[in-house]
Amino acid sequence: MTKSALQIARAAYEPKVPKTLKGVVKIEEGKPTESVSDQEAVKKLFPNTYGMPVIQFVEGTERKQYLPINVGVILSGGQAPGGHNVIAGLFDGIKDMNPESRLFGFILGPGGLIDHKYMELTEDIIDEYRNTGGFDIIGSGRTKLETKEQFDKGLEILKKLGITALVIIGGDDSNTNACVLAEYYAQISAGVQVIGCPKTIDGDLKNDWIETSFGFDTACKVYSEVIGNIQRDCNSARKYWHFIKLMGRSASHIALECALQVQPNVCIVSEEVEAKNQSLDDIIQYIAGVVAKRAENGNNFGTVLIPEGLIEFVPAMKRLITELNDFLAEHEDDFKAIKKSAQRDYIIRKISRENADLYASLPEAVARQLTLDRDPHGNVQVSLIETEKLLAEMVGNRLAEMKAEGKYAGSFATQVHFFGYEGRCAAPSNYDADYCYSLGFTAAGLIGAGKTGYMSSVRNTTAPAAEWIAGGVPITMMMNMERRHGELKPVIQKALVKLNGGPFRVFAGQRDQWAVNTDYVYPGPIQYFGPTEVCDQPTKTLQIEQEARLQK
Ligand code: FBP
Repeated sequence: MTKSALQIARAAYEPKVPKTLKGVVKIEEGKPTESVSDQEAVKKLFPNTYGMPVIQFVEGTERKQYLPINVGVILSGGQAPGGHNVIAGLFDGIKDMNPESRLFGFILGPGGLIDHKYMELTEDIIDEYRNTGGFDIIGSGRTKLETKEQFDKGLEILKKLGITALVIIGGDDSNTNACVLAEYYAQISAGVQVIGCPKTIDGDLKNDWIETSFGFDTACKVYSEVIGNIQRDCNSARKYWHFIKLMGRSASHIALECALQVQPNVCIVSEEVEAKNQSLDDIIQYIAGVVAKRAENGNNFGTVLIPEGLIEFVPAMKRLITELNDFLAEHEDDFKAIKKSAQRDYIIRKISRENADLYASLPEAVARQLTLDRDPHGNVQVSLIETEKLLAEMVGNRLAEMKAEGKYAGSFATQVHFFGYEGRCAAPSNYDADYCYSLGFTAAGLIGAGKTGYMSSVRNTTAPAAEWIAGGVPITMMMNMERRHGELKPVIQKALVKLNGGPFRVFAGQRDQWAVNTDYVYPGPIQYFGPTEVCDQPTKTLQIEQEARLQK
């Protein structure tokens, strides 16, 4: 396989790890823990894995002897930079405990466990993937591991391969399911430990014990580089407004982090839209206002960042989508029988007045997307809605009205972009390479300590890596009860952007200035080699949050 010069140099990179993971290690256990809320309900559902202490690895004096162990690993959900290093860290960790230990990867996500598709990950394979982006070493998938049948089917192959510990690398849902699996295997004395690792570029799996999910750092840096390049272009040509949608299925962490890195003219934060009960019209008016203000200063150009999940956070849009889901589920045949050109009017006549008005105001293409693209559960696939085009078009319409009223005299030409896949498999930044390797090595330590139902945790990560704190957090500790598909379920609390949190407050304190001025920052590409202040900086989000944590 031909490799780039950077790939070759990067293969030799040795991730920096916490001092305590390097030498002789012992574990220190804290006090019994409680779930973040709904304690009684969560405790009842997890009698074997509830209340366990938080664990920290500290320097020990006596090296423990370990028997060889067979471990399985699964990559679950969307790709995130650094996944290969989690696996490399896990591999090195179990080999460090006993060189006879073996690692098996399940192919294409949790489905591989159920369908018994696996491969052994040997030294030469692992070496090919150290410090690389992507999940292609074993592939990933979105099959949910949640039924007893699946757990039993998985156990068959685990038993056959002599695997006594399984590491699941995934987001909040996958780690919730890892915990349910840990509980089930403990309950039936299956002899299999289950450990989770926090992954997702979306950055919404974090709490007091998990500072960030891996991949967020690299993905945001890739997007910020490209947005910075666009900003430099737009500040040079001075003729376009760029509407840029950024991945993040639900939470706006990515858009917010990129805003902190590049200082755009506008960044919409979905959580704020919801909290302030803003309508689509309010958002359009806000952006059009910024465009008009900049035009007064002769600046007919700018950048607008839009989080992928925005539509579902606009309360009125949410109501419209819910009614459309229900209505189309019930009247699908009637709807399909109508000529395409008449479908829009049909919907407008049939749904409630409030929702019909909003639907009628949407550009043709978006209105069509809302009625056509549906997932297997009958829901509109909101991620396919081209919000960047929607906003660009509607802002254009509003500016035309303002022009007619004599309130705007500029010119408005747009370019639209969507950045997501460009960053999900990038070569991990030093932060992610180090963090992921440490998470994997820590997972091996948790297995060695006989733990199950824990998430690998590496903290204090804004300090130099040597000072990072490695350990494990009981997954039940992060849980609460939430209604899912009409049923109350125990789930890890998703971390949305907090409007009273540091990152949002820093942004909100400066956005009015960024809107009018051209205060762009051009972060440039991720640097893998060079001075630490250029290569090892964590995200602004993490730096701000950590500062607040340290002040507590
Ligand atoms: P995970 O939460 O599984 O890590 O996925 C994150 C993500 O990249 C989202 O930002 C995005 O909405 C989604 O995956 C897209 O996934 P897919 O490519 O499977 O449609």
